[in-house]
Amino acid sequence: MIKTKATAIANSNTALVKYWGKQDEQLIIPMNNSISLTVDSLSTITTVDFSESYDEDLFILNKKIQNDTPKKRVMIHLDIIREIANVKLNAHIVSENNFPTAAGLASSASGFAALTASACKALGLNKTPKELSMLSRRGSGSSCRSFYGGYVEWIKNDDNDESYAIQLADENYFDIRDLVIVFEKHDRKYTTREAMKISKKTSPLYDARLKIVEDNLVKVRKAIKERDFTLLGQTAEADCLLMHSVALTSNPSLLFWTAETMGMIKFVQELREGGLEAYYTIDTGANMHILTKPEFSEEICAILRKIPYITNIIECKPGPGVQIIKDDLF
Ligand code: 2P0
Repeated sequence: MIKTKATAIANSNTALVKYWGKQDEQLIIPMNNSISLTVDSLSTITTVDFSESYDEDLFILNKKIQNDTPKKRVMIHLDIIREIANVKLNAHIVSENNFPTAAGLASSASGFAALTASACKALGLNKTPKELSMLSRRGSGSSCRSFYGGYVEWIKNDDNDESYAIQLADENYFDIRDLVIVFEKHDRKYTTREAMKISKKTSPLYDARLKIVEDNLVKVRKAIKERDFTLLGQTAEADCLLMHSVALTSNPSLLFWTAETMGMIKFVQELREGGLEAYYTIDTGANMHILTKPEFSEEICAILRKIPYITNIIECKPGPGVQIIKDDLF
């Protein structure tokens, strides 16, 4: 019998120059290139098994059967892969995140990367990382960057067959730390997908941001190449503020921060003033990433552990891209 089961592990990535809006909503082609760091401590393992014996698709995430939107998004993506492989078999998908479920940490990047890699492998589709990256993009844009380790750029381009990620430098080239700071979970009013769409349509700063992003891309590429942490951190922080300025000036205004986030912005500024070089970046939630040099990480973590409103600190290093592994989850 043909083996139609495979398992992949994928790491999440932290955007240093953000993706914020699509030129094609269906194919998920972005408005601008983005650059991210693949991290080693936020990962998803996914096993996919296709079989004639399954009466329907099943998706279990963190030991819970998923229905409605989470299942629908996964199945739409799986249908694209089934069509490419020309199979009609139902699938059982079991997925586990290694980070706390209720932490409000984005899992779509690692989730769709692991799903794409495992499903393609299970169906015998021999795809290159570039092809996998393009395919995964259609499930969730940011997932295309998780196929490579280290520093990665998603090249926007205009065609479905030309929008994919490339590696700028591997995980061993430039060692930094990404301290993921988790606050108590707050419900978001809009999904990231909805929020980007609203921003593109309504923010008066949207077009201005696209021009400034081009400069940020140049600076971050240079910072990576020259292992210039100051330039990397300053640009990532500025790019984060640029994205959030666009979000805040959208209609309705999109505010992802909480009082805790604001407190931490001040805290990172004070760290810098005190000689511990650190910068922050924030995505579509209250949680924060603190970027710092390896030599400052322990001291910063020790201070962070004393802050009562922080529920979790996850210290990440640059990590590898997607890998197929032998240990299936079922
Ligand atoms: C990023 N984000 O570059 C930006 C910054 C969030 C803020 O990519 O609609 O879940 O599935 O393509 O990939 C998160 O967006 O959105 C994201 P879709 P995705 O990391």
